[in-house]
Amino acid sequence: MKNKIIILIISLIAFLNIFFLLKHKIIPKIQALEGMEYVQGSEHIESYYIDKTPVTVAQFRKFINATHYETESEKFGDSGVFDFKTGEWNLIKGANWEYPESKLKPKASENHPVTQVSWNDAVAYCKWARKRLPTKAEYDFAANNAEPEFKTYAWGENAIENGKYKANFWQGSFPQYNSNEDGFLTTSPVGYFGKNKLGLSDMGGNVWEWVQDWNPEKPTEKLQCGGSYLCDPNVCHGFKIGNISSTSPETGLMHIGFRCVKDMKWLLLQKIFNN
Ligand SMILES: [Ca+2]
Repeated sequence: MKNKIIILIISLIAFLNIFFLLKHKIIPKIQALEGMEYVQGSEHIESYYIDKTPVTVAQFRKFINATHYETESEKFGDSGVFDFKTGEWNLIKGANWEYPESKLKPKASENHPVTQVSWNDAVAYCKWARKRLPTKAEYDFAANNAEPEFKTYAWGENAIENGKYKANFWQGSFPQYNSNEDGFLTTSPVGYFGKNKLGLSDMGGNVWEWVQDWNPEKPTEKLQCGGSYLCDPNVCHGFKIGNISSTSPETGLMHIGFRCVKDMKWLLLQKIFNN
């Protein structure tokens, strides 16, 4: 009996604490879910919200302006840039999220996915947006429209449908020749190639996207999903659902971006206390 009373008192104190924090806006009210889609969970995956598109340069700029955060590329003074002539990756001075190929090349377009962000930078952005990075399982599940039977691609079975490319990837022969039939040698505007059934864009192609998981075969590297504009289906086929790449968490590359997810549980808790 005495134990039950103690547990009851502790529970009451915890409840009052949360109530106080919410009422005094120490824990903020529900953030708008604008730009996100609901993903109904399954036996192994809890329901969550996911960004409809990769985080754009414009969205990332808001984060930088609000926090004065310095990305790892900016701290290092250089970042990974692909040389289309030699087919090699080089560390290029001054390359960063705003100038993905160096300050001598064009500035990143505001409606394109942000790139040259490390895993640590992506985590910092998601925290600021009161979200988090998806797990690989969550990324793949959303790419597959929350359906149990996995398809080849987020949009279906073929990379070209009715004569139109369904994603931004590499046509030709990597790394020597890109025929550029889809119209983009590097990033494309988010959503340009349409949506999957869930309403999500760029879940395959355009940029690789950081997820939470470490690579089980390379324990110092974090995984990316979704493939990029550099993926030639004959070489890497990264835009196929389930395929991965990985690099160390401080690495920035001109073909890696990210999107965030938001947990249902946290949303429900906030909703209860704010209504
Ligand atoms: Ca392309």
